[in-house]
Amino acid sequence: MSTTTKSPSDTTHNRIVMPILMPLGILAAIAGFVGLFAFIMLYNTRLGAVALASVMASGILAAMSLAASADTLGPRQKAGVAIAGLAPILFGFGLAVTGGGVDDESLVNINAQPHGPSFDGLPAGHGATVTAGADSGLEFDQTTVTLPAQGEVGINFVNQQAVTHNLFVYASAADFDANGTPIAFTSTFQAGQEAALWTAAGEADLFFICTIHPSTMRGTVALVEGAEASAA
Ligand SMILES: [Cu+2]
Repeated sequence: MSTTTKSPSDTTHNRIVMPILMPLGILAAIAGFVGLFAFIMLYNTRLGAVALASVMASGILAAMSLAASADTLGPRQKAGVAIAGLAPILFGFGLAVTGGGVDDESLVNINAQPHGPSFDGLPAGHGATVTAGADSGLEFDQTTVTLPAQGEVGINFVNQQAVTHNLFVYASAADFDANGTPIAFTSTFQAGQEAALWTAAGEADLFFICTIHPSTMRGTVALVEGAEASAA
């Protein structure tokens, strides 16, 4: 019967490093990689992002098949695997950091898709546009909306910022404070546009707000008989 003696450092290694630090390290590496990848994809043009994703995928495939094709890898093959896997990512990162040749103005609208209902189908004069401009900070550029008092109406919310906002319409500020039911709302999104649509039935003074930034992003909606939609 034989016994093995473990040195204290071995014990520490087995009890702490392997079960706790290793998974944490792997998680951190995954998080960092995902963040880097998101950064690369968000700050490239749509075409560039697709191209980079394709190149990265082929690079990873090439690296894996190269790694799998040989029982042991020589230094040269190892370098090949590393380059095939890392080069597209580093290249994409460089493109993202430099903006990929895209100016700041259009960078804001990159990958901006319409997020839901638009107010294109509304009768003429029944929809007003409220924006959160690229350089506006945490506020709506228009805080006074006027809409007709009858029929389908809507506020088209254009968010030009890489900050998530939404636009909720309530009967009043007090109704919002009391967790009342919104009359209409958009989803919460960045860089895009979406309309909050509802049916007006009579004159009223309503309230709109971004629920993410309720202290600075709020405005009023006046439903007025015979009015033409406007926002100021
Ligand atoms: Cu907001």
